[in-house]
Amino acid sequence: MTPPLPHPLLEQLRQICGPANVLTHEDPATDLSPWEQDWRKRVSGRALAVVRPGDTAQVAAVVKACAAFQTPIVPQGGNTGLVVGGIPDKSGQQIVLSMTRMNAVRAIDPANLTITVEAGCVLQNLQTAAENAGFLFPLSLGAEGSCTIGGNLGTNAGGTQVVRYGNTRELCLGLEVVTAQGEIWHGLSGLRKDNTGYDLRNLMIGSEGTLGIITAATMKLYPQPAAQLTAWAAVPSMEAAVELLGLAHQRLGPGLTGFEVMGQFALGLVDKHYPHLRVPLWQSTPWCVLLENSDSESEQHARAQFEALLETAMEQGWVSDAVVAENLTQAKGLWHIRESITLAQVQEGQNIKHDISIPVSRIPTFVAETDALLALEVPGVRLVDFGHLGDGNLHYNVQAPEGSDGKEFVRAFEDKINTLVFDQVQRFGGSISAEHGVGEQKVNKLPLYKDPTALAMMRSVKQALDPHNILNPGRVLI
Ligand code: FAD
Ligand code: 2HG
Ligand code: ZN
Repeated sequence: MTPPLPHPLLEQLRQICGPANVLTHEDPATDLSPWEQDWRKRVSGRALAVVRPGDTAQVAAVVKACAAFQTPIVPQGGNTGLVVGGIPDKSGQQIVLSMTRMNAVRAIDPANLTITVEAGCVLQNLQTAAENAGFLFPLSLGAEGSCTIGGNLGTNAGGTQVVRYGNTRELCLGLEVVTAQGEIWHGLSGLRKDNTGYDLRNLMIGSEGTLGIITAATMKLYPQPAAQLTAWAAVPSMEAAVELLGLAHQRLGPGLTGFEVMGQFALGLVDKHYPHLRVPLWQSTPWCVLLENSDSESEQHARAQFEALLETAMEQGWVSDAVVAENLTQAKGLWHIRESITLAQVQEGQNIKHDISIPVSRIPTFVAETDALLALEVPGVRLVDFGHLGDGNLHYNVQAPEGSDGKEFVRAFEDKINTLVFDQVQRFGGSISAEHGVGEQKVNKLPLYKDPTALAMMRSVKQALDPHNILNPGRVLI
């Protein structure tokens, strides 16, 4: 058999990044599926090549070469995204630009409270680098062992500390970006104030790789708290959970660094699939809440505050039972239970995910009404409700009725259920994506729910920055 003709673009990419960093299907021994399949294993694409640049100049050269061949580029970090935004389509004509070799911590500026890292730095490594320097980098999410800061910025990830520290956007002070033309924007400012025109940094953040490729970022650091306490409370209703949130804000102020809600069925799944995790209190209550109090004074102070808060909440009937972690190991165990819901759902079978946000005050009515509508639409449907109640962000996930096939359920009902849930979200003044983004998964739905003027402005921005639609086409906007 004659070998295939050399592909001129691939030849150039090999020259730029080195042959070992351009992976293709030409080599039958190379398995590209880790880059081609999405985390939920629901969608698989086929890449022309997976390209792994080692520095910003290489990224710029790769983009220039791809632009010359009009070859689309899909930026990818840890590939933990949940909306099919970081994998290639099925054409075999797209390049996956894997950023994971660019993972260095470039600098820490203790007085400025900033850290500058390359985009492929795994979130957990960034947290550790901050900790080793005596600081806190507060972004925290279940995928932190493999997601990258570039992906976090690309999706403007949320996670469990947003109630105090904000989304990834609020944690970022500067970016280095390669444009669709292969130019480098040197925007790694550590400035907290800069009013010199349009905010390009915030335009890039959350653009899901469609406007530019983030190669490095300057992120905010915070002092480490003197104590961090975690409590797990059984609450009798979503209304009670919202009341508890109000009380926690009032009593703990900026000490309130986490406020997560978890429905009984979601916790039941964790108990079923990971019984060794020993989920507390879930059997006798419809909802549990996980609260975190970070205190700058002392553990004693934090514990006293927490106990007083829970006592008042119990008097008010907002909490029926509670445990406060005795030590860090117990606290980590409670957080681990919370972070295991996604994996327990995977074990249970395919499901329909929603990462919606609603004003906190309206969540109880939203949940009651939407639960009832869904039960009418698909009798026996099981709701995996959990999420970041402190941010008004629910993972309002829908699992197939007991005993039915998850794959078949998703095929038959996904569109109907999405429409039902998104219509409700719109009625309640919410957003159809609070944290995971649009990707390919919601690209058809976005025009139905986004303000048309906003959508038109988004299209103009895309057209101006990426007129040939080289960067992650088919994601966010079509
Ligand atoms: P990828 O999946 O590789 O990419 C995501 C998007 O960003 C794609 O559109 C991609 O093109 C783009 N992108 C990646 N790198 C760059 C770059 N350098 N420049 C420009 N664009 C880029 N998300 C939350 O918000 N909150 C959570 O609590 C949360 N928990 C999760 C828990 C689990 C178990 C899992 C699997 C996912 C969770 N996620 C959560 C979703 C996911 O982890 C985040 O979206 C994360 O930010 C993605 O990072 P990544 O490096 O894996 O990005
Ligand atoms: C979380 O908050 C993530 O754990 C994932 O955003 C949510 O699995 C999900 O639906
Ligand atoms: Zn989440």
